[in-house]
Amino acid sequence: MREILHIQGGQCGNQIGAKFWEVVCAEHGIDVTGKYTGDSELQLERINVYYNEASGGRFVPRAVLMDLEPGTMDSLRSGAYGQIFRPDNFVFGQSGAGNNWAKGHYTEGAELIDSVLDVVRKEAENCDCLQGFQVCHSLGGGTGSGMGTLLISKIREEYPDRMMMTFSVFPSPKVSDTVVEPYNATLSVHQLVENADECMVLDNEALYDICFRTLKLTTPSCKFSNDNFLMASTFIGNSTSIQEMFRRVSEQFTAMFRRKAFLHWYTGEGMDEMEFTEAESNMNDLVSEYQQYQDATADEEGEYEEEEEYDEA
Ligand SMILES: Nc1nc2c(ncn2[C@@H]2O[C@H](COP(=O)(O)OP(=O)(O)OP(=O)(O)O)[C@@H](O)[C@H]2O)c(=O)[nH]1
Ligand SMILES: [Mg+2]
Repeated sequence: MREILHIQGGQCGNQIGAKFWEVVCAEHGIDVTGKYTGDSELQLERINVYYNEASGGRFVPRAVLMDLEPGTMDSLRSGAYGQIFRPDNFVFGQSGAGNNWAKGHYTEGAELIDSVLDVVRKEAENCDCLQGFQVCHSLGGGTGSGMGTLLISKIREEYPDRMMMTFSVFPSPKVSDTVVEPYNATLSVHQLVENADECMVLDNEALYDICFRTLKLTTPSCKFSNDNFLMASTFIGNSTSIQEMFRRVSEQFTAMFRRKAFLHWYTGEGMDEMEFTEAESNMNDLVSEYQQYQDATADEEGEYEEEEEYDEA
């Protein structure tokens, strides 16, 4: 079997992750206790990709859940599918990262990371032939973002030949009023470019616009889990238009970084200003790379047409 190991971190990651498992359980006919109650052979055919089989024929999600504060996971545990997860796979701290990427990546998160890696290792060792990992997280906060990318880099170190895929939620000032989110997101993109094979980008700004314009919800809020349900279908594909989103975040980053606004939050955790400069130019490179592809397409189409004409002749 080609197993996938799912990891969810931080508030956003745990909320969209919880929704993910509700949907996967429904598709596979798994009830809230992990028992199969479906009606089609097909539902069980590749069940091992996402589930471990426990005693008594119960199916347990191959999921690791982490956060630097207990709140989100407490509410997840008391929710509908809360009992289906393996209790040992909840790893959490008490402090929180307070929207500070440096706390998630270098201080608070670094303290908890080994406990998370222990669980990851245990799950990985139980696999017959692990395909890879999928990580759900937001890039705007401190935990999913900073600690999430720390975990991704540790996993890459330990499992360099396995796939790493992420579901990453990009911040928007329309949805959240935490000003440092562009910092956290840019520092994360810097990491994801290095250590992830594939990123499914979920843009909270696009999500907000859909809720506001199309669904006529006047106050879209992350607390409404239906919004999250929707997210499954609202990610932007990997086309050159995605650069608009990177450009937006990058402009917000630069506007603050120029004035060194709030930088002491990060340097106070031991970060160097240099890492900000590097992340900024990394993001700019990403935008220009997409721009290059956009400019190049037109030329290539032209060449293709010429070739065709030549063939016909
Ligand atoms: N789409 C969506 N976005 C969310 C949700 N919860 C939080 N966010 C976004 O995630 C960002 C904040 O990150 P969180 O996930 O709350 O932070 P965290 O990872 O728990 O980190 P700290 O709380 O700072 O330790 C903001 O951009 C929010 O708009 C959610 O359920 N759905
Ligand atoms: Mg949090």
